[in-house]
Amino acid sequence: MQASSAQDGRYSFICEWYDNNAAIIRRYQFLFYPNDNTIEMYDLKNRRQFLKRSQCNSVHLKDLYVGSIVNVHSRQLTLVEYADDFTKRALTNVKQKTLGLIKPDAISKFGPIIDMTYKQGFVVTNAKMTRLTRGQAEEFYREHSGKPFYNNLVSFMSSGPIVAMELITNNGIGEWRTLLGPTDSATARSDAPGSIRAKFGTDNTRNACHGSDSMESADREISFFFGQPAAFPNNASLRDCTCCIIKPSAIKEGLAGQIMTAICNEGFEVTAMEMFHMEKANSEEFFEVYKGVVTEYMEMVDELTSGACYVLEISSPSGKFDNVAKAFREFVGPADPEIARTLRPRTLRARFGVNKVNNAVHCTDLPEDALLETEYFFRILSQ
Ligand code: IDP
Ligand code: MG
Repeated sequence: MQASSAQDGRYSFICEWYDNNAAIIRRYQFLFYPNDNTIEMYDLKNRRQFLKRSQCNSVHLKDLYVGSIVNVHSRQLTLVEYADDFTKRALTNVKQKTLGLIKPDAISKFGPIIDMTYKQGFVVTNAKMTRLTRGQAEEFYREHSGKPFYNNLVSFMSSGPIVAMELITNNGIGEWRTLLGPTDSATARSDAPGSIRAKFGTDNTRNACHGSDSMESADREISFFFGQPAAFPNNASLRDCTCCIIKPSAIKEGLAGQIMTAICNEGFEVTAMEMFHMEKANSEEFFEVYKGVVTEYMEMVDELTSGACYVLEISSPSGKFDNVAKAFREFVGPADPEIARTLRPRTLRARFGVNKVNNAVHCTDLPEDALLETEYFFRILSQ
């Protein structure tokens, strides 16, 4: 059919696209040329070119791994397998998935920790704030059962919220453990002062984060948390709350951790958080109220499906804000970041937004919709 991958250094995958209109899954060969960041697609069923080789700025080499969801001209494609040996050899074992956990002692530091994660070059492909029951903590750490610290460890791990994250990068398992530092937080402070455990850990047990130690554990631990979503409900309280979405474009800019940190520093409390991969139909439904009102409606819909987003339940259990939806709306600032920079420079959109569509975050506009929007994600879409 076409020139071979080894000749021109291109990567080849089989991808699937769910065609909503026809309600069927379509399969394509997906080719990525790293030299000029172009892609090309072949329809496998009809054996013909589907997309002429063309520039695609939404796909990068770091997005290419089996299981990745990429966005091509507003279509969400899932890369389901390698289509040739060159690609397989070049990418398996190089791209490694690992499981990262933010433990209960460091939950208030999730913003800075997630920021360090992105700065280290990781892509976060799944994330959920949840809790471990005692039984789940026992099961997760069963390799340590019988050790003197086991009981303490299990009590600690089930004592409060955690964030489970599926992370991926080149040599991800080792990279994440290096970023964590030594198990004992005190040793981390002396031997690896820039590490996560040095900065955020407390002692030998309460050491801020977990990381898988091998490919086998990574597989087991990722399916432990993300293979049975119902076992790990989100933490949403769905009371006196509002909804914040950290948009795909801001995540791609590496800003997610900084935005989370800014929200917490302002005194808002993040009582639930989960990563979602929005499909077009859901995105349209969610932004329905803006249809015919905001000229950028279609672009907003496309932006929200262009990659993963984080959804946060924002509330104020400590009572700092009487009307959290209104206060958060003010903190987010005007929809247009240019206007925000002039009029409200301290707001999130002034600090992190680019333009009206890539404006870093969505927040509920009308206080009376706040609960509905929060429920849309944490009750309807969350599994
Ligand atoms: P790791 O988390 O660095 O992989 P492991 O040896 O797998 O370390 O231990 C799992 C967890 O058990 C540690 O992260 C820490 O919370 C706790 N732990 C490990 N060793 C000790 C110890 O000697 N005393 C107290 N707690 C420990
Ligand atoms: Mg371990």
